[in-house]
Amino acid sequence: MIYSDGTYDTDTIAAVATPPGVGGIAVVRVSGSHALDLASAVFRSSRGECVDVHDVPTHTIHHGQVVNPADETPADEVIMLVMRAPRSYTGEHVVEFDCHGGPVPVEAVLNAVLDAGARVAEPGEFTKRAFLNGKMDLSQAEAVADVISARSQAGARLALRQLGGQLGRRIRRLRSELLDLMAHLEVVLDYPEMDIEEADRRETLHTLTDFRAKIEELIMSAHRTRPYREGVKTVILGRPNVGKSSLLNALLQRDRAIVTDTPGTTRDVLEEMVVVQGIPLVLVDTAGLREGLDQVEEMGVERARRAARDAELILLVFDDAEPLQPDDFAVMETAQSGRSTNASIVAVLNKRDLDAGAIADRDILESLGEDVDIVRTSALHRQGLDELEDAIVRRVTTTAGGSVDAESAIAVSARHERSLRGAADALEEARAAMESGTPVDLVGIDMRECARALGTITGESAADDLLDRIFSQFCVGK
Ligand SMILES: Nc1nc2c(ncn2[C@@H]2O[C@H](COP(=O)(O)OP(=O)(O)OP(=O)(O)O)[C@@H](O)[C@H]2O)c(=O)[nH]1
Ligand SMILES: [Mg+2]
Repeated sequence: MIYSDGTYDTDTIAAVATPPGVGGIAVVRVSGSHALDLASAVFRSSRGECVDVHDVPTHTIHHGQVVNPADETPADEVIMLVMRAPRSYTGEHVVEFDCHGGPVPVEAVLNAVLDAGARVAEPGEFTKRAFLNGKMDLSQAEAVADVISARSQAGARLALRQLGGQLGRRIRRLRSELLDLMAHLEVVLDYPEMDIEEADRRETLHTLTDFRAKIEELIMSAHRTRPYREGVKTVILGRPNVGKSSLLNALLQRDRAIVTDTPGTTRDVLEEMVVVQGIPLVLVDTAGLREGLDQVEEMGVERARRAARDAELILLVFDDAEPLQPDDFAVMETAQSGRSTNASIVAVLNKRDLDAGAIADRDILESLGEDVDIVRTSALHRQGLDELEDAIVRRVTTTAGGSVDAESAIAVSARHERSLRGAADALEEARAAMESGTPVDLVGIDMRECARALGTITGESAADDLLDRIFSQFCVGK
């Protein structure tokens, strides 16, 4: 807003909330203490009249147009939505303009709003304001970004539950119980020379152990839900011509990769996403591993090795119509030695339609160890894919510590997991100190640290730089 003395108000922000490009409609969103003044400056009714948006009832929509306030040139025909504080996303006055979804009208509407005195919003600034105004806790604000970036329905459901505040509620309850316990010990914390009774000490010990178990449970939940939230990097590896690209196509259910009967068809790595039983797999097809014949193929092989190092799951493909060959053993060696420690392997014996059965399970198990699933498929005829998907999900969820029910599991992000770890460690210190008879005021320091760590999840004790870091990862307009 530009005041009569020429000063600007930097408090009211605006941004395009819809993605760039062409669409049916686009949304320009305005939030701040002067959003209503600003809307009055740019909005004209269908009859071309000025409207004082302060007089408009909250939560109503209005048809009209946005004009540039300087010279009344029309920007676009719009629908205006008015949501007055505090009943809005940010908790401030919010006005949204639905305009035509093309880059030119969108820019015109945004410019009109900016000319009227709004400032361009920073990434995540609307959500940050919602957090600062107490509309949601930090874990809920983060869930907004998770819902947007979810790659499967199961992942989205987990994020939605977090958006509903489930994790925040649990953490707040734990934190307030901890603070209660500290209050109970307060006399001692204030007068250290008075240490507590033995019975009290034992009971506190018991409570701390119980807290710790609850936090560990949430950490487990973080592990279990990770594949659903973040996806699983999966690499398809094998010697040339065994059907790796065919398998990729079969899992994707479309012809994405080139398939020919010439060994060495795939030369570069190729990445695609497929959702298997709610788990997003980032599937990487690679060049067949063999001693390179030419430079390009050799580079492809090198990339395949690198992909195997980064993978969380390796699909090792073999041609079941031929006995294992030296290249197959080399591939198994690469997968075994080159994979990261917690990556798991599923062996895929392909071309089962040829009915050759040239490879026995024990040939594979002898090289890869017992801890490998073996599945027989025909990528060409799309057979055995259900078994393969089951094996993949079994592997991935076992590595993650068990399967989840997306309807009841609590999504815990990597950041929350770190905070929980910090809280659990502090609790363990407190418990050990309590057990060894350390004066209670010293134990209190660890308990305070635990409360602080828990508070960084909900934002009750989050430093500004942490907030900046979290919200800067959002898209503009959210
Ligand atoms: N009979 C049969 N043939 C298959 C099957 N899967 C793949 N093939 C054939 O095997 C040949 C090689 O398939 P690709 O998918 O290109 O094999 P690849 O492992 O990607 O090979 P490179 O990219 O050269 O490493 C093609 O002729 C496929 O049609 C299968 O399940 N059964
Ligand atoms: Mg290929």
